[in-house]
Amino acid sequence: MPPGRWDSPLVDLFFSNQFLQITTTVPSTSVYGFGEHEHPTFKHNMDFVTYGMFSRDQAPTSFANLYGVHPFYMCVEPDSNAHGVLLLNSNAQDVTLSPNPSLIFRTVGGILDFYLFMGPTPENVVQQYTEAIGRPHMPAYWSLGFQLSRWGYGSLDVLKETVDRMKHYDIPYDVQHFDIDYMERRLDFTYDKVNFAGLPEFMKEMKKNGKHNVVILDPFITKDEEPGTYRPYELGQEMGVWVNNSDGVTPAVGRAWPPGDSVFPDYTNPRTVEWWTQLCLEFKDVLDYDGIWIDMNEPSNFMRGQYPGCADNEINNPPYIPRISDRSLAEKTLCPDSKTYLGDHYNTHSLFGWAQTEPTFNVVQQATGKRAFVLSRSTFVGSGKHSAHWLGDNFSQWKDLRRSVVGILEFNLFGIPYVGADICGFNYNTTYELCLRWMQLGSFYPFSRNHNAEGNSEQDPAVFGDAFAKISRATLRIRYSLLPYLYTLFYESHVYGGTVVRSLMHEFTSDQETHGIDTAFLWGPAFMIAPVLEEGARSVTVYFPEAQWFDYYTGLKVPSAWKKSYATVSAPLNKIPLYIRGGYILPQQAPATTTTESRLNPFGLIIALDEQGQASGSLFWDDGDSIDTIEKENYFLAKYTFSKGSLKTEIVKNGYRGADTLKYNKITILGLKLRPQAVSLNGRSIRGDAVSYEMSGKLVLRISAPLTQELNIKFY
Ligand code: MIG
Repeated sequence: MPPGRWDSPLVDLFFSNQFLQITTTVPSTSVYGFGEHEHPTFKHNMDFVTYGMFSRDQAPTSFANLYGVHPFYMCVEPDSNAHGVLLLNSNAQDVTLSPNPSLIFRTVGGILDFYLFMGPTPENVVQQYTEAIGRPHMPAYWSLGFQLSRWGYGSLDVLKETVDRMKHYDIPYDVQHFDIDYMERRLDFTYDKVNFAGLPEFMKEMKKNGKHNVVILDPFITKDEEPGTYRPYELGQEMGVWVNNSDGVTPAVGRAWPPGDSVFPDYTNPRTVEWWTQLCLEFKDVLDYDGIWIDMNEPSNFMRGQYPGCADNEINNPPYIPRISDRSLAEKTLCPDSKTYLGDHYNTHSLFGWAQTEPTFNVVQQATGKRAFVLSRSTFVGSGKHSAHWLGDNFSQWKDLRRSVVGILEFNLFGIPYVGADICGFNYNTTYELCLRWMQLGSFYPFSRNHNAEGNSEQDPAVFGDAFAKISRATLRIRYSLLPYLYTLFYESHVYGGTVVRSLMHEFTSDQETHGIDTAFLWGPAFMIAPVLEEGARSVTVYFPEAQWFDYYTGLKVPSAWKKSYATVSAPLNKIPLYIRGGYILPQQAPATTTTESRLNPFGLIIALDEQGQASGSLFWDDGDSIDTIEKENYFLAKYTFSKGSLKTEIVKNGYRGADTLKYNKITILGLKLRPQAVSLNGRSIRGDAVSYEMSGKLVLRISAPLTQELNIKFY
């Protein structure tokens, strides 16, 4: 590594039992990452800002330490090479970013276990990082569909009304979440047989309609039910699965959602994994879930430490307390001197959610026999291997809409590309315009879910009337039509370890202007989303890096004068600006109300040419929910290349028989310089009425060709 990338004068090194500190200079101020926080910008402000890292049940607030811990950053050097650095440490810690530029790491335990990832491109950095910590899991295809949730439906009847109006407007929608109000008195592994009477049948009916169901489970288990009535507690007690007090014998008792007082499963203990696995398997016979949402796993406790409060000792009160909210390691959680199987809670606190994630992933696979969906609020280094993440209890405010883009870009650096924020905002009542703009942006979150807190006005996309529903439907139909592209990006991320959603900096690293842009983002290298992020705005200012860009809606070339500059583009209420980058081929498929249906529809290709008249891309396809289709080679993979006036497909893998009945019906080419005289498909000329050409250089071919046959299209 050339000198200067990581340069730490030893004079700044502290290495004691409960305080470790090291300072390094960094080669530039283009520094990204560290989490989990609500950062105002993607590229950090380095003006002596300090961020604490310690998992915490905390709604996104500036500078607060939030649900997960990711002591990882990426830096882009002045020569545009990027590198990444991980401090693999689970203790409470903070990092100070100063204008030198330099970084000061401070942690209250463990060792200074640094890993350096050499890049040189940002994508290489993330690939190398996930090679070390675990590649992101391959999500089920259905889980890339739109998802609906809220806390506080209150009853199955209200939920049914919501489902009915979604249907009335035919809004694409694949997944329904069930928050804690489905439970009987907020007890895990139960359901409310009064307000949610008929829930098991309802979930079966949803499945019959091609939809999927996700149920929430909290970690805490009440100890105060009548003896002999609540098996999750009694079995756990028998098996000895709880986090213990400092004596290492008596369970730590706190308070949370369930009635009475609660104990906390210690997921670092193999016995706890057994207990959890058994209960989740049994629960599958009660509610036919497809995925599990694990919440409150920081772990959250509604007290400062457990009963009777934390003892006054050095573990509970370390000499240095990092810059974390409340300046307390016990606030809203357990006392640091509590005992887990892996060690003191002091050391393992931020691993609680991470430790719960893999066992939950495994039991969902076991219970369903299909690819697992697990959504975890608390994450740590490597959580992406088994989990999706949402950005927590955001607010229905424009600021939160804007900052969600930053969070999504960051979690892509952390190896958790399957991420989204609560669309329309969780806390507070949303407004028509905010929610509409959020539906538009959220249609392009990798994890696309509208979720709301108890007591707030309804905010599903069907509740605001015709105009709103129509716009949401149209935007989600764009998402659905591009799901084959998104799914292929997830395949690449799973296999090669990179990002799914990227900043402009990620792709155009040598263009310094891109380093500070976080109002637009890309799906992979090729599809730019430039959302409206401000109230009342009917236009967006978009930066177009050096490339040939096409307007997604019209297929028109973006004027060359806009390249490497900002342009103001129109964005009336019914539109989110979208652009395709020349040089890429995007697979698509006709949309439908669920992915169960859309997966049978005809495919298309959008071929966006660069200035040399070339483009390439690929399509990954499998049955969408079997386990290990890649390892078992039960998939289809095609590579597309367009050059010298002809499109060729190369079928790299043809191992999924379900692809045999699928067809291409539409090829769209953008950026042709001349109208072709004739077009042929696999040697046979295509009739004129199947070809339509616009002066802009856009050509649409209507064809019918099997997906599993190599295409050879020639333009003369
Ligand atoms: O104390 O389950 O972040 O998504 O709706 C709140 C109720 C508990 C916090 C989660 C949120 C969820 C809510 N939960």
